[in-house]
Amino acid sequence: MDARIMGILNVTPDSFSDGGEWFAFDRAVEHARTLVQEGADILDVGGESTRPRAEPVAVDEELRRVVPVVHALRGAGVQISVDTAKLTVAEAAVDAGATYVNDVTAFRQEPELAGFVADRGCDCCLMHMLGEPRTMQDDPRYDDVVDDVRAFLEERVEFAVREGVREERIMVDPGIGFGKTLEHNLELLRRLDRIATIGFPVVIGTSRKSFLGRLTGREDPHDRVAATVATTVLALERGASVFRVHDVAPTRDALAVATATLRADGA
Ligand code: HH2
Repeated sequence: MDARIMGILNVTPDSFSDGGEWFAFDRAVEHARTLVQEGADILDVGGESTRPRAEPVAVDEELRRVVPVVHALRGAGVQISVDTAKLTVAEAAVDAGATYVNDVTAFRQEPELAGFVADRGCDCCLMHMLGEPRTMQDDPRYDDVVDDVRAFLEERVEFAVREGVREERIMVDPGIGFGKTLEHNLELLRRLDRIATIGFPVVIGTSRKSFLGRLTGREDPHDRVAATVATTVLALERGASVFRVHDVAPTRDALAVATATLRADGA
């Protein structure tokens, strides 16, 4: 699978790196169009922050944030993803034009979501998270983070397939920053090829995350673009194929160069 860019559209007041920036409907749609122009293949529309210690959002509020934006973007020429763990939100977003469900709980919060994804023939991303956003960064522990995450993802793929999701619709994601220390994140990136051996396209989401701030000393997430690009190239080399990022233009350039370099004929 060729590398694809999933541009992040957070329609939230409180996301860790861009909370409030794209919260108003007009701003969100305008930003989405910029991401498409910059080269996004997928737009991931989310109405609930999953940053550490985030409070859950009520379903009505999540619907109000997400659905009008998805509707406005149908026909924008890219695939629309809805970043939600709620069946009700996924149903409304798919009715409005989304064809991809990105569930950071991998169908654990609302298992019925799997059957819905199957029935509607959506693509989906199954992500690893240890615990839940409110508490996930409180002393996370693993036997071997890569083996544990890999086993979890395999189990969630089996669940999704049992619920009727076709294999070619499934992608997996190690969930960088979701119940992981700095060392866990680096280990997952370093050995991402092990996650790729599950045999499903790997989505990777490092964009502007706090471990990059810790490594570079950059406190403002907007200043972590170069750090994000470094992880993108490393992840590509280790088999990732979908890159979930805030900064689409630099990611596209980096992927163009890295892909050409890695390709056998260099073409
Ligand atoms: N990370 C975030 C949200 N959704 N989905 C997948 N598949 N993979 C990720 O790594 C991932 C994700 C968190 O980042 P962001 O959306 O920028 O922040 P917030 O959750 O605060 O809105």
